[in-house]
Amino acid sequence: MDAVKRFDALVVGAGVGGLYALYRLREKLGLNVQVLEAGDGVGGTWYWNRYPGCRCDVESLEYSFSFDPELEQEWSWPERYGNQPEILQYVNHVADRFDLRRDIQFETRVAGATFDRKSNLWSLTTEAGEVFIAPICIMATGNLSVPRVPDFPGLDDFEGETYHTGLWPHEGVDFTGKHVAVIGTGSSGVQSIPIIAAQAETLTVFQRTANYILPAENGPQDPEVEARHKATYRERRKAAYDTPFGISGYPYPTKSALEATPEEREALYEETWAAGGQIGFLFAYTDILTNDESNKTVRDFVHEKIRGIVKDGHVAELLCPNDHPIGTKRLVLDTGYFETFNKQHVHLVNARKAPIEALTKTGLRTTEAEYSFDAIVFATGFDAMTGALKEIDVRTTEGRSLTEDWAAGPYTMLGIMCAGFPNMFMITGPGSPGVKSQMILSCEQHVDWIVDCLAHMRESGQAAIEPTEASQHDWTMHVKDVADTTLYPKAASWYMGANIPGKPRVFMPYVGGVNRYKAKCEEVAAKGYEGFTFTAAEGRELAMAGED
Ligand code: N01
Repeated sequence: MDAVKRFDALVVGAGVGGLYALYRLREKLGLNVQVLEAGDGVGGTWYWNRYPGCRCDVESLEYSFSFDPELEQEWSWPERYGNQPEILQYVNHVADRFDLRRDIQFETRVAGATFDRKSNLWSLTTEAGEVFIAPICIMATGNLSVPRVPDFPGLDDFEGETYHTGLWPHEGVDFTGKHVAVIGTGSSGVQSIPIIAAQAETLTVFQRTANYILPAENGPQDPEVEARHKATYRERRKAAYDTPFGISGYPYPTKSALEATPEEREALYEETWAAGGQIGFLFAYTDILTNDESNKTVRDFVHEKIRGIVKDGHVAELLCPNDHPIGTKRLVLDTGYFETFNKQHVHLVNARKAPIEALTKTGLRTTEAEYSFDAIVFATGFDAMTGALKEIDVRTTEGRSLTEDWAAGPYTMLGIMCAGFPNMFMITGPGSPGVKSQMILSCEQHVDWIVDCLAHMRESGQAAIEPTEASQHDWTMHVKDVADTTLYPKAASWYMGANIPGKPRVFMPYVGGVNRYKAKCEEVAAKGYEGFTFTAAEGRELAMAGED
């Protein structure tokens, strides 16, 4: 086994959050940091998700780092929404521009993380048996980073090609002339289906739950829009933090959908549909996400749109979601999704009525029929929010295990720390607004808070910080209480853990809004990290690098 390697701080994951943590820890605190990354490149979600059509559903001018004004000004996004290759190119540019690669060890998957209270050190063990130690451990492991294939009987029997959207081959896949199945109609399925359909001989889509899918209205970046945005970037970034989703440019609505006349609503919804994007509908009225009757006005509008696009009436009805309020599952943005079902060679199978029973040598079997395929694409999602942390055996030498602590659902303080696990910070963990926000903004906000906290510890001679059990309990209950005031819990979503058999049904993100969350984080810090306890250094310094 290699010698133990010592650092001031360890960061797990070289996605957007991990890279920014490395940059800030180095730049603001001068720490010697080591990032450990499973892939052979930076980018996290944008490194792994290379499926055809993969594109961000937040506009590029918003979905980018804000920490460096020069970076903001020098980068140009060719389209309204960045596609995966462009975003990955951007993240690589950031890694190079700020000389981040020298502190990243690639192809290194962390298997275990143990904290020893006596030495005040985290010890991270990799799958290859390497050991890294540091007093600070930052988990930048992502929320949608553990791809999941349902446990279909016969998975290994299928002799054709199989792919998961979240683990797409780097060299791409050519479906020309092939009979292809796509299982799953979340964001990944919806984005890839039109592109796969354009190549494949036949495409059969297995849909268990219809999703609310809105037009992206993607297109080339308007140079005037870009120039205006860049001229006001600082104000826009600041304004974004004052919004629930961390995205600027959407004035907060002032009235309920039920206060508007049907004609007013129709006109606003038409305008919103034509503009494209997901925030417009959520922000059309004050109560779209809290009042089912208001929510239904949007649902009805979207159903009519689907019926207007899809020519086969039976297929159109199947594509109309009917089991959850709009917006309570992640809204999906599409380009040509519904139109794809007007093509003769594209078929839709109702996998709710006839569930997939098993994979076979030549294809798959539902409870109603057998199908033959050359390739099956699993667009079946992720073990979201808790999956990546539970894959690492996080524990303390005192015998506390994070997986055991989270057996009934995640417990966190602010989605940043867990009681009993000192100096382990999560970036956009469960209990934070992360997945319900502009992710890069949330990553930056979390990292800035963590780095300020570490600076405070250094100045005040503290070696360790952890939340109290009471504050963690209160925050976790608050996250639940806030969700209960909304329609979110009505959907069997991955926010609830509902996509994984046996996973506790707990609503995991904080949906009180980025604005309220940031204010709470600032209040906690201003009150001397209220709800957290510190352990005095007493000779154990936070900086460890260079010791024997
Ligand atoms: O995964 P999903 P995803 N038989 O979990 C179906 C982000 N993202 O990769 O709904 C048949 O949403 C499942 O059906 P059901 C974004 O936050 C963003 O698409 O459980 N079907 C569902 O249709 C997104 O929300 C972007 O009934 C089965 C699908 O598989 C998140 O990632 C792009 C099944 C899984 O959908 C996850 O999206 C891509 C079974 N046994 C992703 N098991 C953008 O920025 C599962 N399914 C645009």
